[in-house]
Amino acid sequence: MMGATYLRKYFIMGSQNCDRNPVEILVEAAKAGITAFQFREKGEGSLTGEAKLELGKELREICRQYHIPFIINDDIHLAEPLDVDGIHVGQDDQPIDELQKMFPDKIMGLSISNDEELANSPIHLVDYVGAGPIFSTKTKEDAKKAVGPEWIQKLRDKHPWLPIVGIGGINTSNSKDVLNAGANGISVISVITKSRNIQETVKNL
Ligand code: 3NM
Repeated sequence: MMGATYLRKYFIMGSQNCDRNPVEILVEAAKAGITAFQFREKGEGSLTGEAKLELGKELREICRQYHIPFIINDDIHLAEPLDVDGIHVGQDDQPIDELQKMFPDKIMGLSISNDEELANSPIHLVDYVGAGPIFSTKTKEDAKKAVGPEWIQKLRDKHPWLPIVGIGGINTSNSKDVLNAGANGISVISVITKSRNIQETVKNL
């Protein structure tokens, strides 16, 4: 599979995922070799307003320093103030064709969880697809039912050149199953935020 190497080890995080300073966690993950970062400040305990913007600025700077693409989740209004490299949206967010017009030069990611969503998605307009949840996860409050690596395989069969990143319940033991199913990479939250040795965890993903 060619291209989209930035999807290989895609770390997602918001302060609500962290038991310690998110800035420290991102620095450790960056040093350990993550290839992309998504700021997902969302759900119970997450920051809002000025505090969210301030944390976003700090995390953005770290990504700049380590040459890691900085992608924002849903928060379109932060795209300009944080000078993001990309935007990731779900099926119920602002339509991709509108976002593409607003931000023609940014990476566009879209979550696709099943056949119906796939049929209704303008995948020719996206740079990559997030497929999941592959395994069951407690990190996302409203996560759908786990679809298994088979979903990646199906997407890959239908779209041989589509950049795909698996998400949901991925850890150092099962990441190979996701990659072997045809994903360009894996995206993770808790396996890194809860790791006692981020260097080792990222290496083994
Ligand atoms: N999106 P963890 S699953 C943010 O299925 C997110 O679209 C999902 O966290 C989806 O790596 C998920 O801790 C949570 O399981 C991923």
